[in-house]
Amino acid sequence: MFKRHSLSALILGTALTGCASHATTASATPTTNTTTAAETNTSTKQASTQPVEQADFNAWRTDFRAKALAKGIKPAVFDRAFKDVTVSKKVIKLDGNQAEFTRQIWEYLDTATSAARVSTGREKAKQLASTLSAIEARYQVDASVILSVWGMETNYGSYRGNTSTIAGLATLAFEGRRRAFAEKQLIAALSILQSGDVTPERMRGSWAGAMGHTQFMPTSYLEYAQDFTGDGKRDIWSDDPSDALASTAAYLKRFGWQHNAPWGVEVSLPKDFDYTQADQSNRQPVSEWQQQGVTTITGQPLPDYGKAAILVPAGAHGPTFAIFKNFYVIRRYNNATSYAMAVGHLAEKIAGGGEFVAKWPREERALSRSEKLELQRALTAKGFSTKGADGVIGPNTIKAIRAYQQSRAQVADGYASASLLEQLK
Ligand SMILES: [Ca+2]
Repeated sequence: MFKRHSLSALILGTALTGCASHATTASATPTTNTTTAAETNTSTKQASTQPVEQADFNAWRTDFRAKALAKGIKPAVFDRAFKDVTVSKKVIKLDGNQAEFTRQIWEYLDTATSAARVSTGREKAKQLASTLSAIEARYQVDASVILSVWGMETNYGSYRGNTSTIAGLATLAFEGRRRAFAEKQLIAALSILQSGDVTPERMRGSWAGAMGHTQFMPTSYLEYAQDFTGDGKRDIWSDDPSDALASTAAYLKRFGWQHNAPWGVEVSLPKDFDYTQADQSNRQPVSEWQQQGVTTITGQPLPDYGKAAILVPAGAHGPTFAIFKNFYVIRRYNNATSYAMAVGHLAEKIAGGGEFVAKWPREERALSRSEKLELQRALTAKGFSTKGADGVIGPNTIKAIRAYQQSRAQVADGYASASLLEQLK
């Protein structure tokens, strides 16, 4: 039914690094780690062997308790929430993991939009047809996209994470690397407990604080969570996903979702296309792209859903796309290009669409994190500054690659390939 081959960006953000304003990366790392009573007991028993850390944690907690109370959290709510909470070794370990090997965008999309995930999505669409159409009618957000976010975040609720949200965030705050972020989320989590929507025991999710079927962070929950069932509780943790799905719709609507519009279409670019224009931030009227000879992949005129940008996720030798407003709305959910691509593509597959027309350059291998660092350093050494080297291909690195490519009269697609690294060596 839908011939929307949507897509996105420039970057192989396949490590799903961004957790931006909203959910974190539960989809990439199914989190079933728990900070349960068992772990608590263990920690208590080990207290004699690790007295310093526990004392440090207690000191942090005392300090944080004063902050929370100053923000209006009642002492009884705080004390009940923190009863039995200790440092979670698992959370510390997971927070320290930085993937050395990342996947290419097509590998990531293969998994994210697998046949199994598509067919489960279609089953859920049938089972929940009346709820989904009521949500779509109320929020004006396409049901296929709500299903897709649900599929991406927790495989339709099958792994919502079982870490105590308070314990997970308390560990991150105590550890200190992301203290300001974690404390802000903790205050929000305590506010949720204070509102009575959920008990501390049921407030569970990913190790990094994302909760429920569609992995809301506590601050997002406070702003956007919905009581769709009408029982007075915004229950995104229950087996019934209605409140969580409505919450996701409310979130997407808030950031400007365009109902019944694609988030992108697969396009064909003219032979002489200037690839320096293919940048997510370069949004132009569709008429501008049409004038330059951009058509849909089947040669039809580019449809007009407002301003569009051209995205070449695998460089000049892979599928290319015009992306519209909805692409940017999905990035508000999780600020990774790969994530936005996956949500859009899974949604269109659930709605009956197929694979992209153009082929991915599957022979291209992914650069490892250290190779990306090497690439960044080499570019900078040759006078094409990447503004620092962090092993992540972001806008500054892409800009540097383009400048290098232009200086060598190559197609300036900004693609960080293994052959580019070879050239630079
Ligand atoms: Ca409810």
